[in-house]
Amino acid sequence: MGQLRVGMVGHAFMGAAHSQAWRTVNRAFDLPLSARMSVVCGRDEARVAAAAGKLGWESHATDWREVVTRDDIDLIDVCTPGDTHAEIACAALAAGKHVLCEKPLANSVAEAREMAAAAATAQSRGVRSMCAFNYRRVPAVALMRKLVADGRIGTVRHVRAVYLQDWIVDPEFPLVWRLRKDVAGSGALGDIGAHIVDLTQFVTGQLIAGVSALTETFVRSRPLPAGELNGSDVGEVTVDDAALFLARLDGGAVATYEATRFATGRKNGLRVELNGSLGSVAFDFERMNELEFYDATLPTDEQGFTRILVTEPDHPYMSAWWPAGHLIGYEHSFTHEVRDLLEAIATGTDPAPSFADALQVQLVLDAVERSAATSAWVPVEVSLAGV
Ligand code: SOE
Repeated sequence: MGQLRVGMVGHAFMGAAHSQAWRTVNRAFDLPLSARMSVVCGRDEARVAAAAGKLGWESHATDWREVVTRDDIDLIDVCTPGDTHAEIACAALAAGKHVLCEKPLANSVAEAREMAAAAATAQSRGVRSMCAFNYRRVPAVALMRKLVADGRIGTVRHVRAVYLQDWIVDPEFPLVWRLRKDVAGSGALGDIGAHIVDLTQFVTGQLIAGVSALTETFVRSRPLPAGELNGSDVGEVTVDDAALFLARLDGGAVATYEATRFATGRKNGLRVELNGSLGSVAFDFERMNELEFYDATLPTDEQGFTRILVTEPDHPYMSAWWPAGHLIGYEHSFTHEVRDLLEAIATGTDPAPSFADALQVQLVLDAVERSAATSAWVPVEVSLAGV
């Protein structure tokens, strides 16, 4: 079995989730490539040294520019805030490293275009790249896509997607990096709205063609985090707290989207429902091992939403885990993600979502922001192969 030597940049929440995936993937799946957790990189020596020990990395470093050029590294996993995705990923691709980059791909369409172009160039040299929209790899979401692709709900007419969190409802929650446009690029829109944009395009096979949007920032000033006091003890929130938009998809479906961090009581409430000519299908991440399916082709007296427990061995990814009825969690979606990436690298194929797919998401996010700023309907450019 070949080895794939991984270098990960960033070691916070996503770094921890990715580390769990790299630790687990070859113990759950039989793959032609084995991931080796060679080095984790972070800005603070003491903190990244501790992270290496806790998360299971062989070594640690503080200079990503050195890590991406090392001959003993084959893949760079970008788990940093969005303001560094482009420079790290493009440097790694130029150095011939495969790249896994957290979502959203970038903080702007311009950066996303640069990354997609760099990925296309690297692909011609057999270098693979993937954007970490992990919810595609929840088995129930993969089953949702299969049911739609198999025509089981007929023509998709309605797409209804929400991603609801509430971690900053308290106005005293500090001004962390996710609340600063210069670091995060946008707020709820890019952080969690990007997920439902990618997920709905994935399960329907349709692209968002145009949007009408509004955004809101409910709390505009917050206490600065300890250690960032710069003569003032508060700072301005420069991103959206909530983004809501209507959309038309290019296959004819109409859609509503809501991404907010102010849905008090909703901790990570990602829900998608599709209504079609022959039925409906609905996913709720808070019940992530289940999928609701309504089959309107059944005799009327048998129709009703059924609850599919997505834990059978022939459900996507599930043969690697436990007997039917034993559930999996959020972290498994990351293991499935790196599984598919390892298999793509081993078989010389391109994993999805590509940087071009992620650029398409970025184009939607940009259209939403322009629509919100102008209260106008904004069409979404379809980028061909990400350039
Ligand atoms: C936001 O808090 C967040 O961490 C997102 O950044 C992740 O992508 C999502 O999976 C969980 O919530």
